[in-house]
Amino acid sequence: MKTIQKTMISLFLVVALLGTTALASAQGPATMPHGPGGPPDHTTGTDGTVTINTDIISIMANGKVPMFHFWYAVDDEGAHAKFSTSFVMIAEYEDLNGDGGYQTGEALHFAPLSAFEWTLTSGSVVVDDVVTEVWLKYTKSGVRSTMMPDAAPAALNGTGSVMRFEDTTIQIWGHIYLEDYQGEVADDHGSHANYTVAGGSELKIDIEIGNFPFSSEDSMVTIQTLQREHVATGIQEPQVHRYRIETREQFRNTTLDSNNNWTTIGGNESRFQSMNGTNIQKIDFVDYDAGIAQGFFSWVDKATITWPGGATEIVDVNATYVPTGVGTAVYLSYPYFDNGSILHDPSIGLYPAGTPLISEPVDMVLVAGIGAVALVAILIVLVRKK
Ligand SMILES: [Ca+2]
Repeated sequence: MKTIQKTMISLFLVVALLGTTALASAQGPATMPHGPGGPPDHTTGTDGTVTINTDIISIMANGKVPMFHFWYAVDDEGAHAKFSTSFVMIAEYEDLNGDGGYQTGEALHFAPLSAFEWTLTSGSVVVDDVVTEVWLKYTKSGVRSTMMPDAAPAALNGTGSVMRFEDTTIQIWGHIYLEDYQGEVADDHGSHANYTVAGGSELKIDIEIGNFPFSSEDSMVTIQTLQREHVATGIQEPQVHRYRIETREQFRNTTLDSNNNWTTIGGNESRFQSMNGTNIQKIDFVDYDAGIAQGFFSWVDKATITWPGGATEIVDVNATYVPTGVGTAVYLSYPYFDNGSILHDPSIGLYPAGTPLISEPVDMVLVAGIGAVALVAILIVLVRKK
């Protein structure tokens, strides 16, 4: 009886020891192959995919439709945390409720962006033999002859008015910088907004739209994005919906799950209330369990219209958002710009502080090794006591 008790206690100690060791390993510092600050690089795959890498972030740009996947560079292929931002729809709408943002019931004409051909190009800026910027650019052309079956769905069903937007020009041009980049939104009357793009961890995106088929001067334009935060590739536990979306707004912080579905026939998009004292508005992707913000989608709340003739004017950008069941739709809204064009700056990126804690295989060997040593030690004690 005494021996059984001793054995039970010993086994308990072994289990406890193994547990403690495993925990210590899991909480250890993330393995950084090299410190931040290295220049970005980029590669183009045989399917046209462009991949950008820095010490902090990996970004994969789809070669056929404007869509970015991004994850931490230390996290192999985004096994622990992976995010995506797609540009899925363009629409003309009339702001019937006067909130300055888009709701589904206000749409006049729309087209899924996957209905068009996109060309993806990339390059880098080199100063004194150092890569200071890597860029990639989606350029829209005509209507696709075959539809993209795997494209993220537009919020509105059906093919919409694809031919109506055939000649609309859209350019989505991403930049990642070696150092922090100071940007400014300015027009003929001066500067209206300043912003900082974080070097090595943020992809600043210029969206430029032109030749838009406005049906009246009262119309507005929206680009629908789809933010997805639960596309991690790991096989441990269900990876879906491990994140929540948080907005930091003027009078409230909103938390929502993107697997909720608020969409209704008339539209249930919430108007994003811009924060005061900043021109950068932001939606964070927060890890559910740890409560740590990892990814974000942000935008400058000003855009630049270039009117026919070349005069420039800064205008406000409003956003609305709604969880759609498969992600969070964020609509960026722009006012009428006639036969001119509009230029706007959203961003995607990662917070370096949210880098997942990834234990290396060597740690597992260590855990097993310490466990084995402990087991042998306890067995020796048991044998001696007999
Ligand atoms: Ca509205």
